[in-house]
Amino acid sequence: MPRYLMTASAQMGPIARSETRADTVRRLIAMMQEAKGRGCELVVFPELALTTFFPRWLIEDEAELDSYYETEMPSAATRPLFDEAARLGIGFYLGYAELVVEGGVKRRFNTSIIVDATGRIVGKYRKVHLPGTAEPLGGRQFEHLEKRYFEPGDLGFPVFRGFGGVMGMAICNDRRWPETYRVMGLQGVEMVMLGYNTPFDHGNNQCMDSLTLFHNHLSMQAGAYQNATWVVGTAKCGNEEGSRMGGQSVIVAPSGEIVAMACTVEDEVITARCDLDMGNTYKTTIFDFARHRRPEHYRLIVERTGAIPPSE
Ligand code: CDV
Repeated sequence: MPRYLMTASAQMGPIARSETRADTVRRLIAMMQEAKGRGCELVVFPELALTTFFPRWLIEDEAELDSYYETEMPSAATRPLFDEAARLGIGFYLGYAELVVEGGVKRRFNTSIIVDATGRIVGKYRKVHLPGTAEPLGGRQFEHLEKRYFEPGDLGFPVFRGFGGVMGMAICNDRRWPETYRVMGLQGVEMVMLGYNTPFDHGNNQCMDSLTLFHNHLSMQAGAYQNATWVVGTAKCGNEEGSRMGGQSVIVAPSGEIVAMACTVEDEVITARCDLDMGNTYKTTIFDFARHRRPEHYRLIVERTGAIPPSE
């Protein structure tokens, strides 16, 4: 019996700096309703889905910076999304900026959660791979200051049982790193959900700029195939405050094939019927980790070639 999970990726067009949480939550709810209307049990929203992508600017006023973060989840502003999910009976992945105060110290993370079909948070992840710089580089229209505004996630790459399968999360730049998928692959992940904000601007490297959409798919398709897992990648895209960001949100099968893809750079829902058993074909043959992986040899090879110190 196949384990089908009707899944939606709810891509967002730009969020203006002036847009309120209430405006944004209304957009998310409209897409959630569309996903449910199309038979979905799960909808994946983007990274930092509640505000504009603020790490593109140097923000020195702390109160202004804090205004981009959530100090509780759900909050008064996001509660309607949770209530609507419970009313419809649909789960969701949501990315947001998280601010916690521990021992009087502010800690900031780029975070995502999984919420089940009753509106309950069942998993949390904090972005590990933070691109960009802590200090502004200058000489360019937009900065990328994630290293200034977030600390690396401290929750690892956990997987969660839910939606009839083994679910995992990543956020944007994480999707480019094989370790992201492999750590979850080793835990038997069957679907990795991730959101992204990916500008076409790689700091005057026009060759890399032109490959932005190719690299987006390349990394997710490779991660899916090499770990026999579904990958649902959801963009926030379009021209956001003058910064152009790539769309082409996708649902990728464990074969590495793209089975659904967004064709606009606006709010757009794409869906697929995902058979969570599909990965088993690969997990029991070419990617049977227990039979074919050789971790002890990787260490020997690394030690012999001196690629990293043996103690690491
Ligand atoms: N939000 C991101 O992590 N964006 C990066 C860009 C800056 C390269 C990404 O990997 O898509």
